[in-house]
Amino acid sequence: MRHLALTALPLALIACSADDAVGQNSAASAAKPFRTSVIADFDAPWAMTFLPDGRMLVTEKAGEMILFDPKNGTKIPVAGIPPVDSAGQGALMDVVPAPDFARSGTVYFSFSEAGQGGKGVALATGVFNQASDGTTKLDGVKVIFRASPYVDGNGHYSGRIAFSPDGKHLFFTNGERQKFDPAQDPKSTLGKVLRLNLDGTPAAGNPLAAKGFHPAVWSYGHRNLLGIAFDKDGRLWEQEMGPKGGDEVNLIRPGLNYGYPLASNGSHYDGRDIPDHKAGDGFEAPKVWWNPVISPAGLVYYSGDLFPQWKDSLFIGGLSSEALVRVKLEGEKASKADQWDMGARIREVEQGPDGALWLLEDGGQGSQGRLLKLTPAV
Ligand SMILES: [Ca+2]
Ligand SMILES: [Ca+2]
Repeated sequence: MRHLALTALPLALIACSADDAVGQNSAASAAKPFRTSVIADFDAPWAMTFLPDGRMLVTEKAGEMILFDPKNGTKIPVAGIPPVDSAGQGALMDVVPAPDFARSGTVYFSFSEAGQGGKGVALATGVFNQASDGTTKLDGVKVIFRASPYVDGNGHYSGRIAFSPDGKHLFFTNGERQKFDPAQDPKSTLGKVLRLNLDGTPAAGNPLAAKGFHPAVWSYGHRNLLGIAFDKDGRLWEQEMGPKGGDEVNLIRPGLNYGYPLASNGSHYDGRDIPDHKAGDGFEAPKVWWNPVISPAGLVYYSGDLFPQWKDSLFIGGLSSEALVRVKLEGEKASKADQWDMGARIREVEQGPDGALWLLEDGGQGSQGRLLKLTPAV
């Protein structure tokens, strides 16, 4: 009985804080059911991905890509990365191996650059090559897609990459660059989820091309899309940094308008109101939203065996919330499940080959840039 009484306490506290929140019920979780091991340290890392042999590629904000071996801690710089404009939120951003990486060695990556009209996010490919002396580079690097238009400013590039489950298409996110209206502009790729062929050209059959949209557009009305991931049934989930009090997880469906900046459960950071989502307004409402915000960065869909209780969950790295956030999926439904305080801005989340969760700290605003491995607490 005593044990029961003690465990009931935190639940009561959670219920009180949820009453105060304007957003959906919070899901603060005090006890961590995982052990956190510090594996390495990077200089403002942005993204990571596992290669089939268990090694990782890690990007750093300023423009370095690093081949990292978690077995022995070896770091090898990857040559061949184009110049990156890393001012503000600019960075060498995402990196993902191609679906046929084992055969082709092709790697897809994104970065911000200066160009005609200002700055924008570019998508590029290169072929991973490691010489017998360990020297590593990407050969034949070429930019295969650029956001349009390029504009001034250093924010909201987005730049996340995900391959469709059949490996035939590539989804790429373009942020609205802190310019608001481009998210609703049919001709712009800003504030959109894009669907491309593997060579970077717009995919045939995109839902809005016949209505005069840029032919790459898959969905629109987005703000700063810092994570996309497919679930086991092929649904595409997206999370974005919304305006004040309006961070979102969305289920992405082709051709839909997700509302920004015309509808959001948050409001502009300068205090201007944005009408909340409501039924029948023509905008697709988020499945989950946060007020106060979590500042979602990396996103991964968990399918591993090491944490069987978390299968079919989304894991989100939180920047301002300094948290690891779990969202439970149930078909097309999503709900807040856990939010663990990590004491540092979390930029990126990945699932390792054995089902461990791997996190990258952001490296900015007092956080280090450590690589963390999460395994069951037992
Ligand atoms: Ca990743
Ligand atoms: Ca609102």
